[in-house]
Amino acid sequence: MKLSFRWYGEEDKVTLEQIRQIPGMRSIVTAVYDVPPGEVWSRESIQRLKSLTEQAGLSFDVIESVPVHEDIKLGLPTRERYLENYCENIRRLGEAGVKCICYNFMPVFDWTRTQLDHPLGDGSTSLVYYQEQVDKVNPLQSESDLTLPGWDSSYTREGLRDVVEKYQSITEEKLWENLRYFLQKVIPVAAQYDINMAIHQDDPCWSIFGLPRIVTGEKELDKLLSLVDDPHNGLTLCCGSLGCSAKNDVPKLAAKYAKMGRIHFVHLRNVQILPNGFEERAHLSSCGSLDMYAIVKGLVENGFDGYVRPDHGRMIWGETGRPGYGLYDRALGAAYINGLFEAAQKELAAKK
Ligand SMILES: [Mn+2]
Repeated sequence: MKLSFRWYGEEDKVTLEQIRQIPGMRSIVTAVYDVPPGEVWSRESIQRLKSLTEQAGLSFDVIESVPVHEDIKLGLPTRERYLENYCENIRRLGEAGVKCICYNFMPVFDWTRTQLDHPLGDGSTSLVYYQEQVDKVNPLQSESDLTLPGWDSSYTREGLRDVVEKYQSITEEKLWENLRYFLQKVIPVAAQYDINMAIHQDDPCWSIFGLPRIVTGEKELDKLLSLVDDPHNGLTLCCGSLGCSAKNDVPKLAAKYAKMGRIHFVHLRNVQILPNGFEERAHLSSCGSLDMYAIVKGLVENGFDGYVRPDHGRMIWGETGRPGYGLYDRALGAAYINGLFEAAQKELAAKK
């Protein structure tokens, strides 16, 4: 396991010097944020991230994310230019030593929550999703004043309505075709640079606002991996995204896809499933619905040696900053992850 930590670049309140002091920390997970989605990343910006990371004694080998332009997901003729840009980004990142690229194929909305600072019983705050609040929002009605936290603020309300409207003719089947087209273009380039492409599951793992969402569970992950049957076409197993639905047996999926050698990156975090949605919780198994030790055992026993990072943390100890991405609770998560891996590795060694 290679322990990693997400860092939002020089704008991030959490510093590389702080991250480096987390025991066992190895790699930084970051991205170039100075160009719009779909454009080519400058070699200077990539190099700057690499040298800052390495000067702090950490490795620059995981990117999250290289965003997929909506025209690729929509299958528009203009996708060819964006696909070429995507391949060029893979080449440039490969030249800079990157080994793993996380991305997602969610239409319009990335992760969706209804509140980013929901108070939990212990006085900490976390991100939550309550279905009745989502149901009140209709992005096709520009007069609706409701927006959800975490929405891409680069869209105007009209822009958002337009892009959501474009998806009205995109069925799940069509989205699959567009994903296949994307993979057939990018995986050969990734393979040439020995970069593992690692798709993140849809978060949450169900359709929202009538938009198609296809990277949601076991059947879909099987299909995805078979679209281009190359180990460079793999997964970011996001325990919280899969685990917010009781239909997904996350320990089983961790074991299954680790055994196939298709998990390249793991986001470890816990969620509490509720009748009307879910709440993000501390990483510890007893704080939520997921058996974190069973997930890690499934990885370790099946030879997983990819990247792992603590995922969203709560805000604790009065910290303020980017919701889900403070230092303290993610550092506690990292320490817990270290403990789980040490235990699972020793248990496995004792069996042999
Ligand atoms: Mn995730």
